[in-house]
Amino acid sequence: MRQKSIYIEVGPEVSDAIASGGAVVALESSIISHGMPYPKNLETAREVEDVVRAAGAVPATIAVMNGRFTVGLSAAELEVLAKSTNVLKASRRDLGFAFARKLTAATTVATTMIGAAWAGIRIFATGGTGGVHRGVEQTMDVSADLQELARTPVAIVSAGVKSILDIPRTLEYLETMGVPVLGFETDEFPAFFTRESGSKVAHRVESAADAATIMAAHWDSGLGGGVLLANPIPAESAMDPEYIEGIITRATRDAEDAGILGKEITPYLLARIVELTDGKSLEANIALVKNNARVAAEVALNCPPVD
Ligand code: PSU
Ligand code: MN
Repeated sequence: MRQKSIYIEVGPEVSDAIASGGAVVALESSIISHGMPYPKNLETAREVEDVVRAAGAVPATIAVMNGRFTVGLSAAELEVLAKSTNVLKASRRDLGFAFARKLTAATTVATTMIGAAWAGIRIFATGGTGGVHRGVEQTMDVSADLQELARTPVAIVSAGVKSILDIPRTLEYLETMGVPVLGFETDEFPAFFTRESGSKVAHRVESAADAATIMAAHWDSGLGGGVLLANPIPAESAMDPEYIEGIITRATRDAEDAGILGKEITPYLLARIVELTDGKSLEANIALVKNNARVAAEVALNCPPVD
């Protein structure tokens, strides 16, 4: 019989951890293939896995390899993804195509959530999620990540979203879709490179255990869908708000002038911001991803296993 299981492969370490009720943290691959330049992307992917391990959890980096979700990439697979320059960026709409054609694709937040949920993993760490784009009135560009948060029961630890996006509208969308947005030791929704955005989270949590309790209540009660745990960048790595806003405005204008549209917009902006800051934004990005991985591992250690 044809079934979902032919489209997923869970690595041995991850599979053992899940079977024994251990803590597992999912990690995405689009950040490796489309979010950071080589070789920093590979270095970061390895370091983030190390952070998860040091905190006592098992990392599960997810991608589509040769037409199957692979949950828990090997070191060699990680390297392939980090070095390839033309890997498909797979969102929900691309999965069937990638499976059927036996393609290798990097997974966004949306598709990493799907792979994690299929494998039975509840916690996922990344840098920033997608959201409602600036100028949405003209483009209708709303990341599929938000829709996925509304439907798939995985909690994402992110440093909020970059202000390449329209943050107030992103939060309105999440509210409409019934997605809990929790602030980790903060009332403010963070803006990725900065600890503050001017927008508030729905609820503040005081610790990883506190966050895990709320997630468990959300899922056990059958409410369904995901949870966004917003974890601000560590103060020592945060960037100057006016400086980075100027860079983002310029990068957004450059994208418009270059006629970049659709799925290319986010990778274009991420790369342009690294260029315009002479790599300073990349250092901040790496610091916040590691910080999210650590918090995600702590949450995973406090989360009851999936039934
Ligand atoms: N934002 C970041 N870094 C990233 C991404 C977003 O700060 O790497 C990536 C994630 O994989 C996210 C995707 O899921 O971009 C969103 O793309 P889009 O805006 O096309 O939905
Ligand atoms: Mn989009």
